[in-house]
Amino acid sequence: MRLWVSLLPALAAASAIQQCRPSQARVRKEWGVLSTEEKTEYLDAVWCLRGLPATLPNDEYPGVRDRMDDFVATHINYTLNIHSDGLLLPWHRHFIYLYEKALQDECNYQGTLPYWNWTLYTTPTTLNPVFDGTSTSFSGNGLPIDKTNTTSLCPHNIPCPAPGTGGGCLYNGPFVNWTAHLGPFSISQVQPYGDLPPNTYAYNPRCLTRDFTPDWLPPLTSAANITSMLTAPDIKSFLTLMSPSTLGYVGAHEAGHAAVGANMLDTFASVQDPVFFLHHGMVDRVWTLWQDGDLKNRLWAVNGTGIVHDPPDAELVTLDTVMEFGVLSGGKRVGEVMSVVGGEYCYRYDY
Ligand SMILES: *[C@@H]1O[C@H](CO)[C@@H](O)[C@H](O)[C@H]1NC(C)=O
Ligand SMILES: *[C@@H]1O[C@H](CO)[C@@H](O)[C@H](O)[C@H]1NC(C)=O
Ligand SMILES: *[C@@H]1O[C@H](CO)[C@@H](O)[C@H](O)[C@H]1NC(C)=O
Ligand SMILES: *[C@@H]1O[C@H](CO)[C@@H](O)[C@H](O)[C@H]1NC(C)=O
Ligand SMILES: *[C@@H]1O[C@H](CO)[C@@H](O)[C@H](O)[C@H]1NC(C)=O
Ligand SMILES: *[C@@H]1O[C@H](CO)[C@@H](O)[C@H](O)[C@H]1NC(C)=O
Ligand SMILES: [Cu+2]
Repeated sequence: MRLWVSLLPALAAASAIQQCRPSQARVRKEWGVLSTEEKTEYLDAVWCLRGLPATLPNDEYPGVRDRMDDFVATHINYTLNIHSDGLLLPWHRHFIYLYEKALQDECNYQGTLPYWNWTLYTTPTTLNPVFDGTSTSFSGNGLPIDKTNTTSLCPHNIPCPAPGTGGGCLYNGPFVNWTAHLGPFSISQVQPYGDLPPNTYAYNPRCLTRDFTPDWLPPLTSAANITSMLTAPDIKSFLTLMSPSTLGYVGAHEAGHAAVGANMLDTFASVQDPVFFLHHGMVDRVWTLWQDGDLKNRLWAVNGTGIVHDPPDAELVTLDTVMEFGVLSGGKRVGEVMSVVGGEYCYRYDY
């Protein structure tokens, strides 16, 4: 399982074939600027993916019920290699690209993957077009639940926010009847060199939950925080703000997951919330903007390992490290995903 991060004979790192002219790059836009028609097309495509048959075999993966679940299961499978480490950015870049491509190729979606600009909306409330609960949103909060016995995740580097305001099932908007099929998994199962949880792919149908905890956002995803990220001198400092590998610390990436809460806080299975892809669109956007700020020094910059939380003895990620995507795509060298206008990619963000 761990051998998947292997080295292939070095292909020249900087040889991304430049077939993409800037004028041809497809533009990924913020959710709030999309027209009602564009939003509806995107939401319909997400439901379309849900309605398509899975590629993964149901006898081996009982919880995988449809094409959406192929993405969920693949992310679960590689969770312990692609978080809080050197593969977070490159692996998720390709993962959300594959999802965008599936919406386009398999569901006739004409648009691009939107993103959620954290700093435009410091609270996931009714004022936020991503979460306002209308028919052109991703639904709103989960129903409030009794939290007497829940302990909130509180890392060392920021004050522990107030408890979330939901925690139960979604009750409005387009995803009110969306179901989660896999998990849930516990944060304690996210261990360097750990095994995947028992019955990893068991079928456990239930409602999609959220637990809005907006206090996570301003300390980590404010406009000032984005500026700090964009001016980070090297990839190590960038990752410290976006997604530090040190256990117990959180960055902007974790803050977005925690602000939506509940299922989105499930490191393995957060993909089950369709808003996962808008959140990771923003992660990818900020990384892209950082790279664009100094292409010479930043385009090919990697730091960290292919094991969650970067244990000291783990192998360092290089541009030749091969990332796997199960049934979604063939393996990709990290070097193949560094440029959004090279290799297979030809996209950019609106600004
Ligand atoms: C994101 O939000 C911030 C804060 O409002 C704003 O300064 C920035 O221009 C926004 N970016 C986009 C692309 O909307
Ligand atoms: C909280 O835990 C205590 C002790 O385990 C239990 O007696 C109580 O019923 C629980 N309360 C709720 C609301 O779950
Ligand atoms: C969700 O399911 C309930 C019960 O089957 C149904 O009444 C309701 O119309 C559904 N809502 C949506 C938005 O599909
Ligand atoms: C994020 O920005 C806030 C101000 O908006 C600041 O207080 C905080 O220290 C920043 N956090 C980081 C990790 O840069
Ligand atoms: C990652 O960054 C640290 C600190 O800057 C550095 O010591 C280490 O060599 C870097 N690793 C890689 C693979 O670039
Ligand atoms: C999980 O990863 C292993 C090793 O790469 C691979 O053989 C298997 O097909 C993967 N399963 C899924 C669901 O991605
Ligand atoms: Cu992830």
